[in-house]
Amino acid sequence: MAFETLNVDIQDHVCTIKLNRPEALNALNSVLVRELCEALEEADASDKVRCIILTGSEKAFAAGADIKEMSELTYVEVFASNLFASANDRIAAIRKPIIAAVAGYALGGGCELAMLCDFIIAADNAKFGQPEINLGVTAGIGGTQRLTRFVGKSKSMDMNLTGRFMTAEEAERSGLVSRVVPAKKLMEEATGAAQKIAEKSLLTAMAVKEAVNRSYELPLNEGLLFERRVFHSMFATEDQKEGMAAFLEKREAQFRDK
Ligand code: CO8
Repeated sequence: MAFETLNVDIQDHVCTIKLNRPEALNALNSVLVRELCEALEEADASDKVRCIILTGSEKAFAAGADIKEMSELTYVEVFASNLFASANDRIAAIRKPIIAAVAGYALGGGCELAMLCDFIIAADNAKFGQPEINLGVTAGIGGTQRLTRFVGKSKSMDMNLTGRFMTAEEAERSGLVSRVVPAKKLMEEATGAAQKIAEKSLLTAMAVKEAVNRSYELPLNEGLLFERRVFHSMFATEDQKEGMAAFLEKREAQFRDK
């Protein structure tokens, strides 16, 4: 499918979705949000895709929701349309792994979008922030919730109350991002990670994603029970037999997602 605000490229089972509204630092307007949900769902359903990378430009992953588009909305309109709720739910429902490759600004909805992905690889020029308070609003799809789980209450309050930006180095130190790389190496690093994931059993990768995400939702004993059930269920798959046989036979596993 062709998109107005995205470039989508599939190579070696990795689907790279690049946000493409350079004139507005990839601000998330309604067209982009709708197209992004469609592109992610298409990748999730495609046999050609085993891992997804979401990225922006060197200057901006995304500078937040489109302020021009939002500025005149009324309470009744945002409540009635449940603004951004469906995007949150549709992106959170993607079952294949998604890596956010973030360079430049990831602010407001941009930071929240990166946190909706499964992990974040940051360029050394990345800047994360929840500056919504400067616009007279709170964060809307995870900036006060997911960010607090990632970086703790004190830093989340600091980010949300002062609206200051966090550098890539601080974001890595705080647990928001998994790796920081030189900006020029960002896509090489993200693609390398995605290809590694694409080599695994997709069944297992999706099960890992479900189990890790449950750790944010459940108390520890319930999360451990969920993990154990998932772990036990993997023994019903051919990929478990293949993975363990390959180890014992000292060869590469050939997973078939069965
Ligand atoms: N919305 C609309 N346009 C934007 C946005 C935005 N969020 N950010 C930048 N732009 C536009 C600017 O208006 C400007 O356009 P023009 O040239 O036509 O005036 C162009 O992009 C370039 O921006 P700047 O000239 O400002 O570039 P600078 O390098 O000087 O500054 C900044 C870059 C610091 C990123 C600055 O643009 C900025 O502060 N942007 C706003 C950041 C912000 O407040 N983001 C939060 C928005 S609210 C939000 O995200 C609510 C979350 C809802 C969830 C959505 C999930 C899908």
